[in-house]
Amino acid sequence: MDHKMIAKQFLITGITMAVIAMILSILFRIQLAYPDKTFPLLTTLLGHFAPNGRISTEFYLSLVTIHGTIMVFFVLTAGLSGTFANLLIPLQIGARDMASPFMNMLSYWFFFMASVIMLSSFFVQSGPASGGWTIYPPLSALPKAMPGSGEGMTLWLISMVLFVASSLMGGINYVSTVLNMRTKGMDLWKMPLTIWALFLTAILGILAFPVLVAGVVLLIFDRSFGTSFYLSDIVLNGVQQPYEGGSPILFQHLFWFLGHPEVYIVIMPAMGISSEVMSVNSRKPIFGYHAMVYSLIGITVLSFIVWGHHMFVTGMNPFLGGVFMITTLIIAVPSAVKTFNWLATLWRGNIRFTPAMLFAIGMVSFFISGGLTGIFLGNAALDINLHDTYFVVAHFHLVMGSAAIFGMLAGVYHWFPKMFGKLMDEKLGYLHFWLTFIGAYLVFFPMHFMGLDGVPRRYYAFTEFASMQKWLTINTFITWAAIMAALAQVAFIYNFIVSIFAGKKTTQNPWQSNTLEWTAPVEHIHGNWPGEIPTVYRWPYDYSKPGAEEDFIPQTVPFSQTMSSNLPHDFEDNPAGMDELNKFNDKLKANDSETPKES
Ligand code: HEM
Ligand SMILES: [Cu+2]
Repeated sequence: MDHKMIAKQFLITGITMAVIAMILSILFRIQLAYPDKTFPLLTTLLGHFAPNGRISTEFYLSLVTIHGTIMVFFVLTAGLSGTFANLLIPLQIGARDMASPFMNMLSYWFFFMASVIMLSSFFVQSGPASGGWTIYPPLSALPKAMPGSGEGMTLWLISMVLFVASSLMGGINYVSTVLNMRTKGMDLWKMPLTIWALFLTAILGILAFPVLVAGVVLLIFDRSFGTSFYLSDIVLNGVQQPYEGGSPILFQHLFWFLGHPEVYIVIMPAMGISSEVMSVNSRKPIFGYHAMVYSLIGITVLSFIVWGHHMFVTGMNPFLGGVFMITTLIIAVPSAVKTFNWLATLWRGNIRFTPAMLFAIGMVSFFISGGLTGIFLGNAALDINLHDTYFVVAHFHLVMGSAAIFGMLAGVYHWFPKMFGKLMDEKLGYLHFWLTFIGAYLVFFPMHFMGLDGVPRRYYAFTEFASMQKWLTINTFITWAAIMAALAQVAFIYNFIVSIFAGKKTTQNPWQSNTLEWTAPVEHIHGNWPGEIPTVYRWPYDYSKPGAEEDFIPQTVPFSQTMSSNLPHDFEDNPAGMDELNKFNDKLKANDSETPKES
């Protein structure tokens, strides 16, 4: 299979998983909004998971767990990187396919199997895994602990091992393709930012995911072979269990050593995509290209030394907490650099508000509003109060639930013509954007206030607590906002499917973009370009260059063809070109003195 086809497979599987995870979230939001009401329809739909018209407490936890797992791993990791790395890496660096097309195909099928296994847990008697997407022991290590600790948890673990295998095969492919298969002239500093982001994301995954697998294997040992890596002094139903000497905190370390890089695995591709979409649609060079790359590199390195900020309340030594606090706050610096550069790119741009552009700007908006609360949470003294409250839920849904999804949607709207040869309907795109944008803020913004008031996350019915009764109205409001945002996705799915079959045919370069993928023919062919692979002469962001005839100059246009717009630094690595530029300028001056001056 060709990389473009595999990209579409990742995208369609990812969208399907996103729809499923969204439906799960609506189910548990109904419980939160109406903790005392019964809905007979739920029993019809869910059977023994919702006896007497109410979702059972165990199933509620399963819903939260599987919702989070699918969204983080299956949609925002595999769906996002899998789609755009596969589609864009060969097309934007000028390669005919991935380094190993076969391993690439395997990576998709492992992802597919992992998805099927994860979903199949809805069909085992005790239901899917519960205990949260972080599956902390002891709930995950003791099969008898609760219904979701049994077969459902086993399936979760198997699914995750396959998922990691898929990510590693994909990641190794992406890294080796970027390093080895760039076309003539495409040096690292001429790569589009999307490629930089996907490349660094792949490196992050290759280094972080194996640690999760190691943690999961030890967990399987604890579950099935009587070891006690994570367990100690456990009493179950009044019976002392034989585990001794282990520590659940060990699992948390292993989990978050993956888990924190994982949140950047999710956001970095969205950052790359948005950078590119914003530059194309502002008709301006991206502001601070080198700073954008260095900040991505900075994030990649730093994200490995901050994991402890998820564990401030585990009783860690306050000195160690202080170390993690400092590293965490330092990671805000490259994040701020990126934000500043996006805003500077927009500044005085000749902006085209395409749906892709709106989603890219939306991504920046959510990244700012979600990132700011990261600075609060990074302070151990504040986090100890806010940990495991709705404040954290608000933080991470803004940064990853919303920003990363918006980046992904920007990519879908922008590269849909490249994938399917058709254009999506813009009006439906606008409808989709505004309802989703407003919906996401209405859902996640109020959660900050619940969290500040100490409302804990993952509770089935906190109206049981008198002090939290007052949040019921807000909860109902949030649920209805979520239903609106979910309905808005119908406009997207409809647009997506109908446009594939009945959309307007696209021209080769519909957005007047500079990057290589738009030099390939609209009809997909094996090997991407019919003849030779194009040679690259310039960086990807020559938009609205002073003196140029058009407001974009594709990467394949040699400087010798655009003399009127060349600048001395265009010839940094080609001194011969400098002579030509001087000659050209001399000729211009000569012409100037020949033409008679007016007045
Ligand atoms: C300025 C950058 C950021 C800082 C300083 C920061 C800080 C934190 C801290 C301290 C926590 C732990 C809160 C707690 O559990 O009590 C946290 C949680 C979280 N953050 Fe961030 N964050 C940042 C950016 C991001 C980004 C970019 C993402 C994702 C794209 C993200 C996703 C998450 C997630 C998923 C959690 C919750 C994990 C869980 O317990 O389920 N964060 N963040
Ligand atoms: Cu973190």
